[in-house]
Amino acid sequence: MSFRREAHVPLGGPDGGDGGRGGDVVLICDDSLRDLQFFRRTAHFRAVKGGNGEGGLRHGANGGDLEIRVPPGTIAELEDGTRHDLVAPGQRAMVARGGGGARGNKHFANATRQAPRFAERGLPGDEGWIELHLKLLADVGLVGLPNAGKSSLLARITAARPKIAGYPFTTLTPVLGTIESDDRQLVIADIPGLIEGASDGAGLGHDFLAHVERTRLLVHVLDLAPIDGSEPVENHATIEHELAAHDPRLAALPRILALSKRDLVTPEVAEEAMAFWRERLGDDVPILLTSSATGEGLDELRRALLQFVPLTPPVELPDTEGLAEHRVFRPAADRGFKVEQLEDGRFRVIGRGVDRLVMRYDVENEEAMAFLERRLKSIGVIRALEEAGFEAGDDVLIGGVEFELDPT
Ligand SMILES: Nc1nc2c(ncn2[C@@H]2O[C@H](COP(=O)(O)OP(=O)(O)OP(=O)(O)O)[C@@H](O)[C@H]2O)c(=O)[nH]1
Ligand SMILES: [Mg+2]
Repeated sequence: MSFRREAHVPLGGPDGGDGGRGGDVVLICDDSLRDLQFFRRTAHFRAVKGGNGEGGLRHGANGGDLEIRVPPGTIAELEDGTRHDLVAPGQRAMVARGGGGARGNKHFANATRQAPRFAERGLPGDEGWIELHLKLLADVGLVGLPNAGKSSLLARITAARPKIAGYPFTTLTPVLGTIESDDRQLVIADIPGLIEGASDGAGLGHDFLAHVERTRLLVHVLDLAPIDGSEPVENHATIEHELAAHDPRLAALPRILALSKRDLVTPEVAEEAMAFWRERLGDDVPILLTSSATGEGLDELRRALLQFVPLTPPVELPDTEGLAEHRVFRPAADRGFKVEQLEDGRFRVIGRGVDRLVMRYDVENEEAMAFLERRLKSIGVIRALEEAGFEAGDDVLIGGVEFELDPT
């Protein structure tokens, strides 16, 4: 609220400018990021507040938006259940809207109210917790039973350093590595070992099956010499069955079969296995003998990946247009309100729209109050109160503010 007051200037009057609106918090999909590690250290984010309006009709500055970078594949879930899928580099999702600016007292001047001694208050912006989930957008998934040698392969063909140990379930969360050629970069995901029943939730693998949904090719890592004496043929069937049971799209993905730990068997056994799987799988599935111990077959595997991973994703990514701005907006919901009687002479009005209206004005200020009463009348609140038994002078509670309402 401001008035122009200058000696010898006849035309003074209200000259309070409007306040600026608060900045939004926006997530941006950044292709250079691959994980959510950043959020381990920083959990609170705040966009810039809008500036106050000032005398001389000066507007306050709008607050700056706060941009938070997240890797492709991030799913942001807001407290109200709204979900944003950030898949395409550059895609934006507004996750918290800045508070609206407010009008200075100049706005409320009219023929009968020439010197309004009140102004609006700015509204608070959205605030809340946002849950971020990352669906790995790997191009290649390494799948196989626990202990099959998946992590060892990843460590040999990429710069990733997953934990490797001689017992099952060493890998607890997916690890990513990349391989590159001159014109292509591929992201390879080593996922925790799958076991029978994984598609129904058994073991660790279940949670991670979802991670391979968007891969373009699977490398089935099959141990040639399982330490538990199990049969590779059955082990192969177990994994394929779990993949298909989780999602038929997984079963349809192209495959490479890596017969692992080649160094643990004789060349004859290895050749026999090769012939067996070639016969069984036909020519569509490239088969390689690999050893992470000696390095055998690893260059071949790298080349096969660069050659066989399809250039386009197998499943349609969600339509990103529209998604970016997909936020449930319910202006109608703001209009509704409910009136209830708390006790004799005391009422409560509930509704987001009325809450926000009352927040804007200082109920201690008589002029603001008179203005507010007219607004409440025009949107039907007074009438609804009267229908509920309200009489002029009764107390009304709206948006946590209690005041005596005496509409004239
Ligand atoms: N001799 C030999 N041992 C290997 C080879 N590859 C892996 N191993 C061993 O097999 C064991 C399991 O290897 P990992 O790479 O951790 O197996 P994994 O498939 O990632 O296992 P999970 O993470 O439990 O699913 C480790 O003791 C490795 O050293 C190989 O080519 N030759
Ligand atoms: Mg592992």
